[in-house]
Amino acid sequence: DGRQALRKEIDKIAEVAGYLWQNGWAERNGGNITVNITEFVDDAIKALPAISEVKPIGETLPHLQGQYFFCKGTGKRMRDLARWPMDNGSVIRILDDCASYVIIADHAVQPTSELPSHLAVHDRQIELGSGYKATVHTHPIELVAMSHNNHFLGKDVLTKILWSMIPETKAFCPLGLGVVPYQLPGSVKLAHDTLSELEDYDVVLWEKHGVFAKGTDVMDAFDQIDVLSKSAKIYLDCKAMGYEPTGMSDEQMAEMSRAFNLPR
Ligand code: 2HA
Ligand code: ZN
Repeated sequence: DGRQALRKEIDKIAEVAGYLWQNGWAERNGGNITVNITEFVDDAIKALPAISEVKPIGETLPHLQGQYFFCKGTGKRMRDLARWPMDNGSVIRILDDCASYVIIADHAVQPTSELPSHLAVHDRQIELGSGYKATVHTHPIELVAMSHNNHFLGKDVLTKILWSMIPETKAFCPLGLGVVPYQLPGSVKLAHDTLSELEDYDVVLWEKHGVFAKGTDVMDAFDQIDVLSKSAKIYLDCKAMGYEPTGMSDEQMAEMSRAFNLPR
């Protein structure tokens, strides 16, 4: 039933939170996860009263009316979310004005500081009918390190390098890696820039900060970050051994696109 499906979804969030921590991508309270769980919400959950005051989102998101989200709590640790998801995150309901929300379960845990970015992306996915339900923000070491060099920040420079490290990267992250120039964490400007870059990519690099991914579910969003991060590690291992990696040739990458029916 719905409750069981919801529990499974929250288990998946906890599992991914554990991976983020184990990978060293989630120091202290670093990173955020939000998942649109509206499809799993039954009448009993809909009837739950607010357990917080009405809080502003910071902008009006017209497609989010009556939608429900699981959100990691602000200031909460990923490693704690992995073990106790309902103590380190909460379920929110978007109100009819599409500009505010209330917390309905289990505890009044204030959602992630990056809520504007996450909810703006969810709003757009509903508008597009994309079926994407999850957003993940985390701090993958090698990808963040690469964002500290302007050479890598040009359009699709990183996409091409990362795709060329192993064939699977292009197959499983077929849109590549977008880049969002540095903005203050949690700001509406960061949310807007992320939203616009996610028109063309599933994963974007936040310069000198981290990555932000959208996915059909939390596991899909994680997998794409994981695949890109793996390629970044291979690149840096080559550099650490003292050479520039050869990378797959353009022809080898074109062959992948044909074989796997990839968009580019
Ligand atoms: O939630 O990572 O960018 C902590 C962060 C904010
Ligand atoms: Zn962050």
